[in-house]
Amino acid sequence: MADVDLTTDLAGIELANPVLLASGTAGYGNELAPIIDLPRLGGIILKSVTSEPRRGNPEPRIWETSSGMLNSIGLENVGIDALVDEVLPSLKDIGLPVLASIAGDTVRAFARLGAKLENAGGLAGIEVNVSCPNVERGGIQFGVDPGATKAVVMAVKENCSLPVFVKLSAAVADIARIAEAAGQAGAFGLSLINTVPGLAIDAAKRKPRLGAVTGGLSGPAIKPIALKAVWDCYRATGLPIIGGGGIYDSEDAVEFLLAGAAAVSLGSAIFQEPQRAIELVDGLPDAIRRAGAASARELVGGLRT
Ligand code: RRO
Repeated sequence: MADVDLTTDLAGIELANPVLLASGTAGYGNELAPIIDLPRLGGIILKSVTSEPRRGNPEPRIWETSSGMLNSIGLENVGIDALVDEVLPSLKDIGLPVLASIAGDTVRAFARLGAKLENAGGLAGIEVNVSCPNVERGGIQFGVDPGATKAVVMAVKENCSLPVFVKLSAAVADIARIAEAAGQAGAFGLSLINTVPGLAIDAAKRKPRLGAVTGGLSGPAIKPIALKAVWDCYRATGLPIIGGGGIYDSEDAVEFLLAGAAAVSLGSAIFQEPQRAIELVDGLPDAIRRAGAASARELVGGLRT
């Protein structure tokens, strides 16, 4: 039987296969290198960085619910300067495309972050995170509003020529409108979806399970939400989409391709078992064949309605 073609293309970024590690699951890349064979993946998206290093939210920061993981890391990160000066040079030989991720609390902060990445080298693109649910300023305040999303994307693009993927939240009235705004501002693509805001409670103590009270839910519970967001944004914009939310196996990945994702990102699955990413890549050819195709590209947006 002929080989299945796993290659994919994200607005000109050629990937050997469509499987990426989502921002926040792969740290700054090299942490996972001793555990899994990273070059077998399509790419990685680094943890979002801000203008200054951040210590993140009070612990506990992770809670396992019956249907997925609730996190409130609070954007703990090394800061843009350490990313550019230390992290990116250390990833020179990592052997797969790397996307950085940036998060700012003002439009100007996003602009400056973009400017610092312009000549950093070693990046295939950047994710602009306008949807973190776990910080008081910045994060989702931009991603709930088409005008604010547009302003952020334009500011980054004015300062940085790398392909921009805008990470959106599905916790909005109409994600397609936000995606359209990102597209009008010149985004190359979209990254969908961020975690969904949630709360877990310890009734006996009458206390929240997380130090920051609320968090972002990922895992199986959000897969249908994410699939719908991908489908809505694909039809509204036609932009290349990195789709993710509750992807655990190759069948899940194929569902995202059918909804319109050109690539997929793994989140909670990596926390449970990093090796799952490789198993997913290994299982893709059969899953693609079962969906009646001979290549990943041919499935993109192929949902029959
Ligand atoms: O660091 C976090 O708490 C975090 C971020 Br920046 C994000 O974009 N999404 C998420 O679930 N957690």
